[in-house]
Amino acid sequence: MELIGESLRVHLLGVGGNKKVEQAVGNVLLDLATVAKTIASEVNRAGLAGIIGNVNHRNVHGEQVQKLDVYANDLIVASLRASGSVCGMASEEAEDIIASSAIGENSEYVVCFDPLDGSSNIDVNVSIGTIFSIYKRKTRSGGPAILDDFLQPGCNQVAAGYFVYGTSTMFVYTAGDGVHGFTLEPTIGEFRLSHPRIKTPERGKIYSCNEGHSATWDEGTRVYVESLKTRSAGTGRPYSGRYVGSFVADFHRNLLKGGIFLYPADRRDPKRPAEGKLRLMYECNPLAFIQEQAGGVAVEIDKRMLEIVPRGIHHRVALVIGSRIDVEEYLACHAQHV
Ligand code: AHM
Ligand code: MG
Repeated sequence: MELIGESLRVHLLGVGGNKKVEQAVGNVLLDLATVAKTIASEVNRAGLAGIIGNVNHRNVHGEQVQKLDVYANDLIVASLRASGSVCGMASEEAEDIIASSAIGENSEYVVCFDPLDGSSNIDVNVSIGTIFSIYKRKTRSGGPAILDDFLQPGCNQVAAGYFVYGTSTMFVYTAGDGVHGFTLEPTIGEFRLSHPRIKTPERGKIYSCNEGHSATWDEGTRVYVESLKTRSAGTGRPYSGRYVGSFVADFHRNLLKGGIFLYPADRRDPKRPAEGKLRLMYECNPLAFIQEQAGGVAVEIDKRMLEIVPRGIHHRVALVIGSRIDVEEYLACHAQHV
């Protein structure tokens, strides 16, 4: 690969004070990028190292936790504690917020993350990823972060991003000034700017959802998805269905190519009210921030995703995210079937 792009450090912190982000936020992003390199190399050798497969416990959502998830989680927590760049953490793998180290209590930032999203794909060699979101704490620095520091709507995010461990390892982030993508050049172990100022197409040709659950969706969503199979996407061809079941991988493809991703509320569990699967704070909000910055839209039906006030760190939402025209057409169709 030709090394044409600037390095992540130079991009974020510049030379001669020309910074893309405040130094303290840049430090969190650089810490995460360092951890992601280690996760990427473990993901690549997971089969050999024998750390794929389940461990014998379930996470707070009752899902089977897999070894690599635990490994990625522990690595991120240990690294951020060691660097002291955040004052608290919230992870998909932990029921409660996670304390920083004493030095981190001086930081003004908290981070929420899904250490390894798409974990059901780990042992079948399909792309997985790490998603994160950074907020400025509400309480004064100099003490541990509290739950209130985390429970902020997504529009308060200072920065958000993801790493996708695919054919290459990529890092995509926004700090509110566009979306920038970096590719890991493995021979030198450095993220280089490969996709500056990503913009998503206004309309795509791809829809992504788990249609196996369609019988339990609301009618508006069912009618919309059915309509895509006969309707032309302005190209003379019907939409293509693409869904690998790793949110990061499905999102990344649609961001670059255009399209719509849906994880609607469903009624699969009769004991629970209809709800979505994905989590607001460390899955939906970070990618909603990126999607909006790239020119797209993210909603939970009639609510802008980034305006939802979280009820807790593991709050689940129904998500529709993608190209602007596609999401608008979804909403128009949905409104006709309530
Ligand atoms: P995970 O964080 O436990 O891996 O779950 C989230 C994943 C997403 O990556 C993906 O979009 C979704 O779950 C797939 O769910 P389903 O198998 O119901 O389609
Ligand atoms: Mg996840």
